[in-house]
Amino acid sequence: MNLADLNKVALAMVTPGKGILAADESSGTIKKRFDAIKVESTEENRRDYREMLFRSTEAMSKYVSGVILYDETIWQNAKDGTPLVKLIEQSGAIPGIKVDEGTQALPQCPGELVTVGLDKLAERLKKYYERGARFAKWRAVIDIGSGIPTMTAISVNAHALARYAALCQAAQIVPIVEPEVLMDGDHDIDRCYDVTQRVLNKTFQELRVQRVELEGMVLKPNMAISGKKCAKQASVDEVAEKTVRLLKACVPAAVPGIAFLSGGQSDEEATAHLDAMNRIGNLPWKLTFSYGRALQAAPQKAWSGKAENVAAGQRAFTHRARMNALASKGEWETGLEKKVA
Ligand code: 5MM
Repeated sequence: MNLADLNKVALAMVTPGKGILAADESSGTIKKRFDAIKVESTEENRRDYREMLFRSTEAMSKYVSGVILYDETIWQNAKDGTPLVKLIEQSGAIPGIKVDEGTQALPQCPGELVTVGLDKLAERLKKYYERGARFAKWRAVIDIGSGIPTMTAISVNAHALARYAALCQAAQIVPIVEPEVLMDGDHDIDRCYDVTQRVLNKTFQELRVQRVELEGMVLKPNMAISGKKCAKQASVDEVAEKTVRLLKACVPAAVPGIAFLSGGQSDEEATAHLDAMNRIGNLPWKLTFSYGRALQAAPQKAWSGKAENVAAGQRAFTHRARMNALASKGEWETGLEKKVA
Protein backbone atom coordinates (compact mmCIF):
# COMPACT_ATOMS: atom_id res chain seq x y z
CA MET A 1 0.00 0.00 0.00
CA ASN A 2 1.21 3.49 -0.83
CA LEU A 3 -0.40 5.63 1.87
CA ALA A 4 0.74 8.96 0.40
CA ASP A 5 -1.13 8.17 -2.84
CA LEU A 6 -4.25 6.99 -0.98
CA ASN A 7 -4.18 10.21 1.04
CA LYS A 8 -3.87 12.26 -2.15
CA VAL A 9 -6.97 10.62 -3.64
CA ALA A 10 -8.91 10.96 -0.36
CA LEU A 11 -8.08 14.67 -0.19
CA ALA A 12 -9.10 15.15 -3.83
CA MET A 13 -12.47 13.50 -3.08
CA VAL A 14 -13.21 16.11 -0.41
CA THR A 15 -11.78 19.19 -2.16
CA PRO A 16 -13.66 22.26 -0.87
CA GLY A 17 -16.12 23.39 -3.52
CA LYS A 18 -16.61 19.85 -4.80
CA GLY A 19 -18.34 16.67 -3.65
CA ILE A 20 -19.29 13.15 -4.66
CA LEU A 21 -22.15 12.05 -6.89
CA ALA A 22 -23.56 8.78 -5.52
CA ALA A 23 -24.84 7.17 -8.73
CA ASP A 24 -24.47 3.63 -7.43
CA GLU A 25 -28.14 2.66 -7.18
CA SER A 26 -28.44 -1.10 -7.39
CA SER A 27 -30.91 -2.51 -9.97
CA GLY A 28 -33.78 -2.59 -7.45
CA THR A 29 -33.22 0.99 -6.29
CA ILE A 30 -32.87 2.53 -9.76
CA LYS A 31 -36.06 0.73 -10.77
CA LYS A 32 -37.87 2.47 -7.89
CA ARG A 33 -36.46 5.85 -9.00
CA PHE A 34 -37.45 5.20 -12.64
CA ASP A 35 -40.93 3.97 -11.62
CA ALA A 36 -41.47 7.37 -10.00
CA ILE A 37 -40.83 9.13 -13.34
CA LYS A 38 -42.58 6.41 -15.37
CA VAL A 39 -39.44 5.21 -17.16
CA GLU A 40 -38.81 1.52 -17.75
CA SER A 41 -35.63 0.34 -16.03
CA THR A 42 -33.85 -1.22 -19.03
CA GLU A 43 -30.08 -1.42 -19.35
CA GLU A 44 -30.23 1.16 -22.17
CA ASN A 45 -32.32 3.64 -20.17
CA ARG A 46 -30.03 3.30 -17.16
CA ARG A 47 -27.07 3.94 -19.44
CA ASP A 48 -28.70 6.94 -21.13
CA TYR A 49 -29.64 8.48 -17.80
CA ARG A 50 -26.18 8.11 -16.31
CA GLU A 51 -24.52 9.24 -19.53
CA MET A 52 -26.62 12.41 -19.31
CA LEU A 53 -25.20 13.09 -15.83
CA PHE A 54 -21.58 12.30 -16.72
CA ARG A 55 -21.77 14.52 -19.83
CA SER A 56 -22.95 17.49 -17.75
CA THR A 57 -19.67 19.27 -18.39
CA GLU A 58 -20.06 22.20 -16.02
CA ALA A 59 -21.31 20.14 -13.08
CA MET A 60 -18.75 17.39 -13.53
CA SER A 61 -15.71 19.61 -14.06
CA LYS A 62 -16.51 22.31 -11.49
CA TYR A 63 -18.52 20.70 -8.69
CA VAL A 64 -18.03 16.92 -8.71
CA SER A 65 -14.87 15.37 -7.28
CA GLY A 66 -15.86 11.74 -7.79
CA VAL A 67 -18.69 9.44 -8.88
CA ILE A 68 -19.72 6.21 -7.18
CA LEU A 69 -20.75 3.67 -9.81
CA TYR A 70 -22.67 0.42 -9.66
CA ASP A 71 -21.06 -2.71 -11.15
CA GLU A 72 -23.21 -2.56 -14.29
CA THR A 73 -22.24 1.07 -14.97
CA ILE A 74 -18.50 0.65 -14.59
CA TRP A 75 -18.48 -1.82 -17.50
CA GLN A 76 -20.92 0.15 -19.69
CA ASN A 77 -20.07 2.30 -22.71
CA ALA A 78 -21.74 5.56 -23.74
CA LYS A 79 -23.85 5.58 -26.90
CA ASP A 80 -20.77 6.48 -28.98
CA GLY A 81 -18.77 3.58 -27.52
CA THR A 82 -16.70 5.59 -25.01
CA PRO A 83 -16.55 3.79 -21.64
CA LEU A 84 -18.59 5.74 -19.08
CA VAL A 85 -15.55 5.58 -16.78
CA LYS A 86 -13.59 7.54 -19.42
CA LEU A 87 -16.26 10.27 -19.53
CA ILE A 88 -15.84 10.70 -15.78
CA GLU A 89 -12.05 10.77 -16.01
CA GLN A 90 -12.14 13.25 -18.90
CA SER A 91 -14.23 15.63 -16.77
CA GLY A 92 -11.53 15.57 -14.09
CA ALA A 93 -13.61 13.58 -11.59
CA ILE A 94 -12.49 10.31 -10.00
CA PRO A 95 -14.39 7.09 -10.73
CA GLY A 96 -15.39 5.00 -7.71
CA ILE A 97 -17.30 1.75 -7.27
CA LYS A 98 -19.86 0.34 -4.84
CA VAL A 99 -18.51 -3.06 -3.82
CA ASP A 100 -20.95 -4.26 -1.20
CA GLU A 101 -23.51 -6.76 -2.42
CA GLY A 102 -26.46 -5.47 -0.44
CA THR A 103 -27.93 -6.57 2.86
CA GLN A 104 -29.22 -9.81 4.38
CA ALA A 105 -31.31 -10.49 7.48
CA LEU A 106 -29.09 -10.78 10.54
CA PRO A 107 -29.68 -14.12 12.28
CA GLN A 108 -31.08 -13.88 15.83
CA CYS A 109 -31.73 -10.15 15.38
CA PRO A 110 -35.26 -9.64 14.03
CA GLY A 111 -35.59 -6.56 11.83
CA GLU A 112 -31.85 -5.99 11.53
CA LEU A 113 -29.52 -6.31 8.56
CA VAL A 114 -25.92 -7.08 7.80
CA THR A 115 -24.17 -5.95 4.64
CA VAL A 116 -22.52 -8.72 2.62
CA GLY A 117 -19.94 -8.93 -0.17
CA LEU A 118 -16.57 -9.76 1.39
CA ASP A 119 -16.19 -13.08 -0.47
CA LYS A 120 -13.75 -12.70 -3.37
CA LEU A 121 -13.61 -8.94 -2.72
CA ALA A 122 -9.82 -8.82 -3.18
CA GLU A 123 -10.17 -10.23 -6.72
CA ARG A 124 -13.04 -7.87 -7.58
CA LEU A 125 -11.08 -4.84 -6.34
CA LYS A 126 -8.18 -5.76 -8.62
CA LYS A 127 -10.49 -5.74 -11.66
CA TYR A 128 -12.14 -2.48 -10.64
CA TYR A 129 -8.73 -0.83 -10.19
CA GLU A 130 -7.71 -1.94 -13.70
CA ARG A 131 -10.94 -0.41 -15.04
CA GLY A 132 -10.10 2.94 -13.39
CA ALA A 133 -11.75 2.92 -9.94
CA ARG A 134 -9.64 4.75 -7.37
CA PHE A 135 -12.11 4.62 -4.51
CA ALA A 136 -14.86 2.27 -3.35
CA LYS A 137 -17.96 2.34 -1.18
CA TRP A 138 -19.58 -0.07 1.30
CA ARG A 139 -22.78 0.86 3.10
CA ALA A 140 -23.93 -0.63 6.41
CA VAL A 141 -27.57 -0.03 7.32
CA ILE A 142 -28.61 0.51 10.94
CA ASP A 143 -32.27 0.99 11.74
CA ILE A 144 -33.66 2.69 14.85
CA GLY A 145 -36.76 1.17 16.42
CA SER A 146 -38.09 -0.42 19.56
CA GLY A 147 -35.17 -2.44 21.01
CA ILE A 148 -32.95 -1.83 17.98
CA PRO A 149 -30.23 -1.41 17.01
CA THR A 150 -28.70 -4.23 19.02
CA MET A 151 -24.99 -4.21 19.78
CA THR A 152 -24.84 -7.37 17.65
CA ALA A 153 -25.95 -5.49 14.53
CA ILE A 154 -23.61 -2.58 15.26
CA SER A 155 -20.63 -4.93 15.83
CA VAL A 156 -21.04 -7.20 12.81
CA ASN A 157 -21.57 -4.26 10.48
CA ALA A 158 -18.57 -2.37 11.90
CA HIS A 159 -16.44 -5.50 11.53
CA ALA A 160 -17.47 -5.92 7.88
CA LEU A 161 -16.84 -2.22 7.14
CA ALA A 162 -13.33 -2.51 8.53
CA ARG A 163 -12.62 -5.79 6.66
CA TYR A 164 -13.72 -4.09 3.44
CA ALA A 165 -11.67 -0.95 4.16
CA ALA A 166 -8.50 -2.93 4.85
CA LEU A 167 -8.94 -4.92 1.61
CA CYS A 168 -9.45 -1.69 -0.36
CA GLN A 169 -6.29 -0.09 0.96
CA ALA A 170 -4.30 -3.24 0.18
CA ALA A 171 -5.61 -2.88 -3.40
CA GLN A 172 -4.60 0.83 -3.51
CA ILE A 173 -8.25 1.94 -3.46
CA VAL A 174 -9.58 4.55 -1.01
CA PRO A 175 -12.50 3.12 0.99
CA ILE A 176 -15.57 5.24 1.65
CA VAL A 177 -16.81 3.87 4.97
CA GLU A 178 -20.57 4.37 5.13
CA PRO A 179 -22.36 3.35 8.33
CA GLU A 180 -25.86 4.72 7.68
CA VAL A 181 -28.25 5.17 10.58
CA LEU A 182 -31.62 5.45 8.85
CA MET A 183 -33.87 8.47 9.39
CA ASP A 184 -37.06 6.50 8.65
CA GLY A 185 -38.53 6.23 12.16
CA ASP A 186 -40.31 8.50 14.62
CA HIS A 187 -37.26 8.93 16.87
CA ASP A 188 -36.03 12.40 17.80
CA ILE A 189 -32.66 13.95 16.98
CA ASP A 190 -31.16 13.01 20.35
CA ARG A 191 -31.92 9.31 19.83
CA CYS A 192 -30.30 9.57 16.37
CA TYR A 193 -27.30 11.26 18.02
CA ASP A 194 -26.91 8.47 20.62
CA VAL A 195 -27.24 5.63 18.12
CA THR A 196 -24.90 7.27 15.61
CA GLN A 197 -22.36 7.84 18.36
CA ARG A 198 -22.39 4.13 19.25
CA VAL A 199 -22.13 3.17 15.58
CA LEU A 200 -19.23 5.54 14.82
CA ASN A 201 -17.33 4.60 17.97
CA LYS A 202 -17.60 0.89 17.16
CA THR A 203 -16.70 1.49 13.52
CA PHE A 204 -13.51 3.41 14.38
CA GLN A 205 -12.61 0.79 17.00
CA GLU A 206 -12.82 -1.93 14.30
CA LEU A 207 -10.93 0.21 11.80
CA ARG A 208 -8.09 0.51 14.33
CA VAL A 209 -8.12 -3.21 15.17
CA GLN A 210 -7.87 -4.06 11.49
CA ARG A 211 -5.09 -1.50 10.92
CA VAL A 212 -6.93 0.66 8.44
CA GLU A 213 -4.96 3.86 7.76
CA LEU A 214 -7.30 6.71 8.61
CA GLU A 215 -5.43 9.14 6.32
CA GLY A 216 -6.41 6.96 3.37
CA MET A 217 -10.19 6.77 3.85
CA VAL A 218 -13.30 8.95 3.66
CA LEU A 219 -16.24 8.65 6.10
CA LYS A 220 -19.79 8.81 4.73
CA PRO A 221 -22.14 9.17 7.69
CA ASN A 222 -25.70 10.31 8.27
CA MET A 223 -26.25 13.62 10.02
CA ALA A 224 -27.70 13.82 13.55
CA ILE A 225 -31.27 14.48 12.49
CA SER A 226 -34.88 13.85 13.56
CA GLY A 227 -36.59 10.74 12.22
CA LYS A 228 -38.90 11.54 9.29
CA LYS A 229 -41.98 10.60 11.32
CA CYS A 230 -40.93 12.48 14.47
CA ALA A 231 -43.46 15.16 15.44
CA LYS A 232 -40.68 17.55 16.46
CA GLN A 233 -38.32 18.28 13.57
CA ALA A 234 -34.98 19.79 14.60
CA SER A 235 -34.04 23.11 12.98
CA VAL A 236 -31.20 23.52 10.48
CA ASP A 237 -29.00 25.07 13.17
CA GLU A 238 -29.69 22.27 15.64
CA VAL A 239 -28.88 19.59 13.06
CA ALA A 240 -25.64 21.39 12.15
CA GLU A 241 -24.56 22.02 15.74
CA LYS A 242 -25.34 18.48 16.95
CA THR A 243 -23.81 16.78 13.91
CA VAL A 244 -20.55 18.71 14.27
CA ARG A 245 -20.44 18.00 18.02
CA LEU A 246 -21.07 14.29 17.39
CA LEU A 247 -18.43 14.03 14.69
CA LYS A 248 -15.85 15.88 16.78
CA ALA A 249 -16.45 13.37 19.56
CA CYS A 250 -16.11 10.29 17.34
CA VAL A 251 -14.04 10.96 14.21
CA PRO A 252 -10.25 11.29 14.53
CA ALA A 253 -8.64 14.32 12.89
CA ALA A 254 -6.47 11.94 10.81
CA VAL A 255 -9.51 11.27 8.60
CA PRO A 256 -9.12 13.70 5.65
CA GLY A 257 -12.80 14.22 5.02
CA ILE A 258 -16.41 13.44 5.70
CA ALA A 259 -18.87 13.23 2.80
CA PHE A 260 -22.46 13.01 4.03
CA LEU A 261 -25.29 10.90 2.62
CA SER A 262 -28.62 12.68 2.23
CA GLY A 263 -30.71 9.78 3.53
CA GLY A 264 -34.14 11.01 2.41
CA GLN A 265 -33.80 14.72 3.27
CA SER A 266 -35.26 17.10 0.73
CA ASP A 267 -32.81 18.57 -1.78
CA GLU A 268 -32.74 21.94 -0.07
CA GLU A 269 -32.55 20.57 3.48
CA ALA A 270 -29.51 18.47 2.58
CA THR A 271 -27.82 21.58 1.15
CA ALA A 272 -28.82 23.85 4.05
CA HIS A 273 -27.51 21.39 6.67
CA LEU A 274 -24.15 20.99 4.93
CA ASP A 275 -23.85 24.74 4.55
CA ALA A 276 -24.67 25.42 8.21
CA MET A 277 -22.02 22.93 9.34
CA ASN A 278 -19.36 24.51 7.18
CA ARG A 279 -20.30 27.96 8.49
CA ILE A 280 -19.48 26.73 12.03
CA GLY A 281 -15.89 26.39 10.77
CA ASN A 282 -12.68 25.44 12.55
CA LEU A 283 -13.20 21.74 11.76
CA PRO A 284 -10.43 19.13 11.74
CA TRP A 285 -11.67 17.48 8.52
CA LYS A 286 -13.26 18.67 5.27
CA LEU A 287 -17.06 18.36 5.18
CA THR A 288 -18.76 17.77 1.85
CA PHE A 289 -21.55 15.79 0.16
CA SER A 290 -21.86 12.31 -1.27
CA TYR A 291 -25.52 12.59 -2.15
CA GLY A 292 -27.63 10.23 -4.21
CA ARG A 293 -31.24 11.33 -3.98
CA ALA A 294 -30.54 14.96 -3.04
CA LEU A 295 -28.49 15.41 -6.23
CA GLN A 296 -30.53 13.28 -8.59
CA ALA A 297 -34.20 13.76 -7.78
CA ALA A 298 -34.35 17.04 -9.76
CA PRO A 299 -32.51 15.82 -12.89
CA GLN A 300 -34.52 12.59 -12.91
CA LYS A 301 -37.76 14.55 -12.93
CA ALA A 302 -36.55 17.01 -15.57
CA TRP A 303 -35.29 14.19 -17.83
CA SER A 304 -38.21 11.76 -17.42
CA GLY A 305 -36.66 9.39 -19.93
CA LYS A 306 -37.00 11.70 -22.96
CA ALA A 307 -34.07 12.50 -25.24
CA GLU A 308 -35.43 16.00 -25.81
CA ASN A 309 -35.16 16.66 -22.04
CA VAL A 310 -31.45 15.89 -21.73
CA ALA A 311 -30.44 19.56 -21.60
CA ALA A 312 -33.08 20.28 -18.93
CA GLY A 313 -31.89 17.27 -16.91
CA GLN A 314 -28.31 18.52 -17.12
CA ARG A 315 -29.35 22.02 -16.04
CA ALA A 316 -31.17 20.60 -13.01
CA PHE A 317 -28.16 18.45 -12.09
CA THR A 318 -25.75 21.37 -12.51
CA HIS A 319 -27.90 23.55 -10.29
CA ARG A 320 -28.02 21.04 -7.42
CA ALA A 321 -24.32 20.23 -7.77
CA ARG A 322 -23.50 23.95 -7.64
CA MET A 323 -25.72 24.54 -4.59
CA ASN A 324 -24.03 21.71 -2.70
CA ALA A 325 -20.58 22.82 -3.87
CA LEU A 326 -21.28 26.24 -2.33
CA ALA A 327 -22.52 24.52 0.85
CA SER A 328 -19.24 22.61 1.07
CA LYS A 329 -17.60 26.02 1.53
CA GLY A 330 -20.35 27.52 3.73
CA GLU A 331 -21.26 29.93 0.92
CA TRP A 332 -24.81 28.81 0.01
CA GLU A 333 -27.81 31.07 0.44
CA THR A 334 -31.46 30.14 0.10
CA GLY A 335 -31.98 32.98 -2.44
CA LEU A 336 -29.66 31.21 -4.89
CA GLU A 337 -32.13 28.35 -5.18
CA LYS A 338 -34.42 30.40 -7.42
CA LYS A 339 -31.71 31.19 -9.93
CA VAL A 340 -31.57 27.94 -11.93
CA ALA A 341 -28.83 28.40 -14.57
C1 5MM B 1 -27.38 6.02 -4.63
O1 5MM B 1 -27.87 5.06 -3.71
C2 5MM B 1 -26.88 4.20 -3.15
C3 5MM B 1 -27.17 2.78 -3.42
O2 5MM B 1 -28.23 2.29 -2.66
P1 5MM B 1 -28.70 0.75 -2.82
O3 5MM B 1 -27.50 -0.13 -2.67
O4 5MM B 1 -29.68 0.61 -1.71
O5 5MM B 1 -29.30 0.61 -4.15
C4 5MM B 1 -26.77 4.49 -1.64
O6 5MM B 1 -25.87 3.65 -0.98
C5 5MM B 1 -26.26 5.89 -1.52
O7 5MM B 1 -24.95 5.97 -2.00
C6 5MM B 1 -26.29 6.40 -0.09
O8 5MM B 1 -27.36 5.88 0.65
C7 5MM B 1 -26.42 7.90 -0.14
O9 5MM B 1 -27.53 8.20 -0.97
P2 5MM B 1 -28.62 9.20 -0.46
O10 5MM B 1 -29.74 9.12 -1.44
O11 5MM B 1 -29.02 8.75 0.92
O12 5MM B 1 -27.91 10.54 -0.47
